Amino acid sequence: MKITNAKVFVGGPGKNYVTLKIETDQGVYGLGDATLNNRETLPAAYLQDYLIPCLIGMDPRRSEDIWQFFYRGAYFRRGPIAMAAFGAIDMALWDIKGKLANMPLYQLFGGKSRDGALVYAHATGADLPDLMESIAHYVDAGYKAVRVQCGIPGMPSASYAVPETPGASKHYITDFSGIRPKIEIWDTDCYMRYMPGALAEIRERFGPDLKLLHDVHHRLTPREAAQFAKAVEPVNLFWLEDPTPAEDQTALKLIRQHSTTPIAIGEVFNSLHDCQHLIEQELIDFIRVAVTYAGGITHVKRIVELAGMHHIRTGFHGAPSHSPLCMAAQAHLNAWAPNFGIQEYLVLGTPECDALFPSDHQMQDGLFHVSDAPGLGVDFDEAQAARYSYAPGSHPVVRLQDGTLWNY
Ligand code: CS2
Ligand code: MG
Repeated sequence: MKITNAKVFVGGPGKNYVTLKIETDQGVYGLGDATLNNRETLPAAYLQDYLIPCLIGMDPRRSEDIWQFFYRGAYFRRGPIAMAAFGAIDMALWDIKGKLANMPLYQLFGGKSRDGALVYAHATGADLPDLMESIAHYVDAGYKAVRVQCGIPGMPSASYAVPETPGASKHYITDFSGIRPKIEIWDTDCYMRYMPGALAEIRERFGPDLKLLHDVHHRLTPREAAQFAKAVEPVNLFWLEDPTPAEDQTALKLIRQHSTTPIAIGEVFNSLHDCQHLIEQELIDFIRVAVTYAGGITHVKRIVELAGMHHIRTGFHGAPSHSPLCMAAQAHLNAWAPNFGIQEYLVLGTPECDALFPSDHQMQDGLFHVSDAPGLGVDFDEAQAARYSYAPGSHPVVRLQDGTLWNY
């Protein structure tokens, strides 16, 4: 069996999805996602200029050897651009494998460990009353878990992932007004003084059963993060996410020394080596990698297995920028993984998105039910794709009040 062609499509309804389609001499094709948020053209170029010319003629069933060929053959290894490009190829080869076996991917991993996978939605508000309404909306819709982010009184402008005014649009990941990012101003003291109390009020209002998650989004120093994690222990969060930038993985020991609040890190990681220390030292409770950013199913499955040896559960990234293909790959891993935790799930199902990526995955009562169709269980409509093209966009850059460049 041989790969005969591979095509890359950039664009989508209000998104810059990077979709790879690999075709073979037996008519079976596979789909993969290389969407690296805010840098979409780069994995697309890596695929077009370097990887696809090598792919032609390879046997698509040799997905492990192909992964090793591109990873080791690059010489300069890892990095989000290369791993997103490999990730797309790997996803597409697994999709082909599932179609050849006439099985959904979760069967090839070892079968289901659960029928429905717990998901969490994004509740957000310009202020606490606005956030409370957003949380109530998701609770009424049947969600069992909600991420909560709210505007902070006195914050100059950069409360993460909140609308500017109550009830305003929730599009906070990418601003498509051009590649030059907006500048937002962050004040840690405002956040540290206000957010623990806000989280306590939310817990008081919604009771002990609702799973509450909160994303600090890399904004605190390790000491501040330890203080914050300790202050919110009584709230019994399902997880506190990205409390501090995790390049310095040993710094996270400080949080463990001061708090039992569960910690989730990993969405910015692109390889096992980025999180091996965190996992082996058991400094986190959930690993947040995304299949696209971390080299595809083959590599992420290794991360899941290592995490499982250290009592760490999965909490795959699922931001609004993610393609239905990445979410499908994660859904199959979620169905299989013995150490599954939760899946971030932003309702992907706009009519335009469903037309571009037809699938029969189901969401019901806060649980995601993966498709039983062979492979990923998602298709791609090239006629629909022709309607879209790349639109330059970026998320903000954050500064402190004195102008110091800070963490978005
Ligand atoms: C966020 C992301 O979903 C999350 O947990 O951290 O939406 C993040 O802000 C974006 O992926 C950045 O591009
Ligand atoms: Mg996050």
